[in-house]
Amino acid sequence: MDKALTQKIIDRLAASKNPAILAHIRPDGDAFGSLLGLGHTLKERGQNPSLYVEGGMISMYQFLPGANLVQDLPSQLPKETDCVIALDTSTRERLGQKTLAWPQPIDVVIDHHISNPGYGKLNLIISDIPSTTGVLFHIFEQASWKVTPAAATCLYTGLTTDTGSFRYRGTNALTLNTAAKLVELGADPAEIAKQCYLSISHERYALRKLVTDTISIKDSKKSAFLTILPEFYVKSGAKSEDTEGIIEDVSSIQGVEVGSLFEFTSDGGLRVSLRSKGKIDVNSIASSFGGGGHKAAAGIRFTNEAEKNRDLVLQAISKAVATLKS
Ligand SMILES: [Mn+2]
Repeated sequence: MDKALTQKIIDRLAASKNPAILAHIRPDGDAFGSLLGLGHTLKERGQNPSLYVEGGMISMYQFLPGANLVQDLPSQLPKETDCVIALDTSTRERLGQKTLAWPQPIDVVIDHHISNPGYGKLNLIISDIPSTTGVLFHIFEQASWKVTPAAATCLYTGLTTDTGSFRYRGTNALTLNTAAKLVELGADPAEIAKQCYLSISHERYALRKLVTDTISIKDSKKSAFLTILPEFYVKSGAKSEDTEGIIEDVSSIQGVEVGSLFEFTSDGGLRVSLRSKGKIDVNSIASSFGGGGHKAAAGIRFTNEAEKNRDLVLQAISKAVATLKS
């Protein structure tokens, strides 16, 4: 942690009366957890934060305290906004199409994606902390800001979901120490686990069943991939947010070093998710196609030539796993 930079961020956050806090499109547990974790903490300090994400809250994270505070992106920010903060968002574009028309610059970027170029005026990007909520907690500790039970619940949720329930590489003593402090501050691990992992909607389960049936195992069983077709949503009644976590099914197979998920979108595009058990750096594979993320989890978005691009990504994966000793 760069203490001097962190202090600059603390001073900038503290100086704002009406901050606008943003997280990435297709938000996940860390996006909502960091949005609400910072929102609660600034509110507790007497500030008046507004919380925005494209599409607003989703049903899976409705259990988070203050879920009703999260709003869909407005066409323009309120004119009293005096600080724009981007959380957990690896590129400027991933804040959402609507935000590109806003005249305000991004004042503060807080993130843990190694591929983040730092598009804010102040940027705190710590890639060895496995969730943005973890980065926020270190900021709050340095600032001696009060973390309420509501904030602790939101911060813990980002930490557990972005580490795959503390299973991924990158989970270390500091991660578990942060989790322990958040539990002391009022986060309930069993209740949060129940909400995040044991409350899958029937539609989400139906989608998962269709998707896992598409499995293809390749490269001497060292890689495997899943496919999502647009009609799967019609058949299952699920929404696009219901794909979160499906890729874990394929990367959990013994010996599979790289798992991937190819979602063909109805507009002819392709969304790719990549997971590695640690030997292969999937961020470098994703980056070679204009995507990015982390060493163990990364993504790519193609707007056209979906099948051709799928084949190119599969070739890159084959090439990478061929370097492994069998
Ligand atoms: Mn994250």
